[in-house]
Amino acid sequence: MTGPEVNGPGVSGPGVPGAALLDGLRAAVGPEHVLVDSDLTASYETDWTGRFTGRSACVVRPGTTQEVAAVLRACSAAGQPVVVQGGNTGLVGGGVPAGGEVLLSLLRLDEIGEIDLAAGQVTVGAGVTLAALQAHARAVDLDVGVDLAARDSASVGGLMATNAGGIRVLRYGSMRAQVVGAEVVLADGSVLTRLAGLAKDGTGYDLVALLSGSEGTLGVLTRVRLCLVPRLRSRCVALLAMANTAAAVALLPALRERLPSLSAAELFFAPGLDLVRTYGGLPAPFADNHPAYLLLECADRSDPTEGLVEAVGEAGGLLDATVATDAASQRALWAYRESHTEAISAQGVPVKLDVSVPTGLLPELVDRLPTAIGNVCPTARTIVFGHVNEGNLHVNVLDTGELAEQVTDAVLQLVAGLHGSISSEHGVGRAKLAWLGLSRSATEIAAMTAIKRALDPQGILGPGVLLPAS
Ligand code: 2HG
Ligand code: ZN
Repeated sequence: MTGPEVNGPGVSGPGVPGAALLDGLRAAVGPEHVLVDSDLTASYETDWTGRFTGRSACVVRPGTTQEVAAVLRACSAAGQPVVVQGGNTGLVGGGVPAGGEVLLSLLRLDEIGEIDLAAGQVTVGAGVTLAALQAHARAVDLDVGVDLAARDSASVGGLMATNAGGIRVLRYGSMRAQVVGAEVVLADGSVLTRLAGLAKDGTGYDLVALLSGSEGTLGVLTRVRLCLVPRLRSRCVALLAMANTAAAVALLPALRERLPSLSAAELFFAPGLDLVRTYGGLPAPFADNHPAYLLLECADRSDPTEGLVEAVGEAGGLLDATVATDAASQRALWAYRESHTEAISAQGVPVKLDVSVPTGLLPELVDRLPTAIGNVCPTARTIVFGHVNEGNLHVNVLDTGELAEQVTDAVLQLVAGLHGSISSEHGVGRAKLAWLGLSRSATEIAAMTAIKRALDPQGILGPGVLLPAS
């Protein structure tokens, strides 16, 4: 197990904001929303995994867009770096300070707008949690296209800023595909508002889409407009036991073709199942242990059970299978998959990697991982799981000691060699910055840097997140 590490090389204690800046921040949001005491700031300054931590100059908690604008005007005038934080569920260190930034917490931007039924859209504050938005949408028989295990804490602004994926990408795409408008405060405090949610709009650059995945480096998202999806109350969940990843991948074409209601296809393996069972005291899903498990969910207006049972019955390569039709047994099957993250963190501070490869190459990636990691860190314990349809694997490595960077490099080089992405759905943050060149060409990085400089010429927003600090 390793202890928390301070972000970035050579970063030391907090920068002390000048009295004039502190006065400006207090005037902007009210003195009670500027936290300087380390007892009060500590919970904001370490990420969920405990891996990334750094002292902030202070934590500022604006309650309106105008207050965010006033904060950024003050920071911009002082050349003060800012890091933006939502629910602090990020896994790449992009929402916690490296040392000395003003930490802008957006959780007070929690207004939920009325649902526009004609358009099937809603505008919400960046600090609204995914779970709160889901409850709001479900009250009128709609739902949110993105779902993930951190739903109770993850905020809509953070989901957009990282272009989050999750368990429904197979059906609805990632966060970028849900977003139809946004309000953003730029580094100089000016407010860019594009919230009409027009389905058709041919007037030039798609600035809203550009902000999806910008990780707080181009502006501060304050409101987001999302398109909603129909609420599908009838669900069926199946857990299939398989010999390996190749067997799971081989099923995908038939599943996609036969099951238009397919809404999740999640993969995990025997070591992960052992861990979550021990952690949560969960019963075994099958009489025997098996190497790999594929969890499928279908969701529809009418009961999708028959179609799923038929498809499972005809599937090749199954070692065992179970189907859950009532909500409690469905939750029990999902718990095997969704408690992976928590069970792993209970073991220590993992190296967390979130990679994707062309889906057909996923079996090769899974097969080659143990050697790639073992070669640089023989003591490592690796737990992998992920979203099989997108070729997205979460590689969690425990017990790496001082070798976290070498392990990261070995895995990301392997992924790059398989034409994959070094970050599939968690973002680049600080954790993956050094490896961005494995997934983006020099020309792309130069274009991204030019956009960053145009919108944030002083480089005060998220320095060292996604792109090197300027
Ligand atoms: C998930 O799919 C999340 O559950 C978290 O993306 C992945 O903990 C992880 O590595
Ligand atoms: Zn995931």
